[in-house]
Amino acid sequence: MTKKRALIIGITGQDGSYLAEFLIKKNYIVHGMVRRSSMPNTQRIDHILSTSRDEESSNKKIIREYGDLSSSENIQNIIRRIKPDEIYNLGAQSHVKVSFEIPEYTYDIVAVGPLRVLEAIKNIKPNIKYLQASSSEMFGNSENNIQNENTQFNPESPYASAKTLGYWTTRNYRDNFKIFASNVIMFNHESPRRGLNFVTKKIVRGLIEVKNKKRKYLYLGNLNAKRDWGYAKEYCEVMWKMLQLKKADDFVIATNTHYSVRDFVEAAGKELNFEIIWKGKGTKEVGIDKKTNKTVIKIDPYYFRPNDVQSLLGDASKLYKAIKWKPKTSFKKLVKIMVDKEIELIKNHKIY
Ligand code: NAP
Ligand code: F7E
Repeated sequence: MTKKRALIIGITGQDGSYLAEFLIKKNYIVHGMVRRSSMPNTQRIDHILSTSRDEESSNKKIIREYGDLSSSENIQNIIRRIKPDEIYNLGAQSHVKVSFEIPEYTYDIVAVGPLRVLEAIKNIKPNIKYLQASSSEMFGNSENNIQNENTQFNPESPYASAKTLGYWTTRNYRDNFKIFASNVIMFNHESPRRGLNFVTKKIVRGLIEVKNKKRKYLYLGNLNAKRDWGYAKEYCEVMWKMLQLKKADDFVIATNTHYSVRDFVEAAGKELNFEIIWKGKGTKEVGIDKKTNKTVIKIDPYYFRPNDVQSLLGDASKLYKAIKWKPKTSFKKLVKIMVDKEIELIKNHKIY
């Protein structure tokens, strides 16, 4: 049987690395778009990165395709050459706060990027199946306490607005040109491979460093924001399952539970034998370890956003029904997975 061929855009990121591992196990030939950088950016995939460009000799390994979502020509050349069966577009400037500082770049990659890929699919090989990584940030501060595929979007950051454009472009290419193009509307999902400047990884690493006396305090921003936090590894399997459905469609993926940043600090603290209690208000609030009476958390207004989404909680019942999938990893377990792995990474002087 001929092997299926996938192109993962964003393969060096958290999700791209898990998806690549999953597709390789499924016997796919996996090509991954990697940006040229002056420092290594392939830490998450080095264990499965081929040294060859040849599909035959790259058995069970990723073939690196240098590229960037900012270049139509580059995207077209890659698609024309490898003719994938499936494209997973996970590439993005994915940091919400950073998007306020580089809005134009964020729009170019996150909004126009998907358009560039979909145009290339339409013109080169219209039977390629396309998956767009959409985001719960598109719901913004919603009037609905729980959000699903029918909830109105209310994007409130350059990142969220750009993702909303990517979402609609995907739908347009499905409706107008009959391309198999689906949106996976993902609520926050985390793992030991999460980028260091996202709050969960930052909390886990920061608290371990406080424990190891490498630093005195961990500085955070809005402690009261609530997020629906799932496990990234599980969400990547869903991406593949969505492209195996008979029809392209849009699905929310979430756990239907949510916790605050404050809850995450307390849970990670507990795994590390801290008992964190809170004193003070606003920017003067601190988190104190009750056992030692030492302050471990402080607030730095630098981490506040011009506008923050206060609460996200996903209803993924449409997905549960379509592919019989339910999240397996609880919030508590996710925190433990992240803390245990981070201790190991720090011992080995690694980030990921
Ligand atoms: P991530 O760790 O930040 O990875 C983003 C990936 O995109 C990296 O491989 C990055 O490459 C690549 N990239 C950045 N700019 C690019 C460009 N100009 N051209 C091509 N590739 C570029 O993000 P993630 O957490 O894995 O998320 C995957 C996707 O899901 C993203 O689109 C994100 O916006 C979306 N999403 C994530 C979540 C979540 O909670 N994780 C929730 C909803 C939606 P470098 O390694 O070189 O930077
Ligand atoms: O922030 C608050 C912050 O940056 C979560 C991306 O994957 O999920 C992610 O976006 C919350 C926010 O993720 C700090 O204000 C407090 O309320 O980890 P985050 P995010 O903004 O929710 C969505 C679904 C995506 O699509 C995105 O790509 O935590 N917070 N203190 C902080 N956040 C950060 N980063 N750093 C802090 O010190």
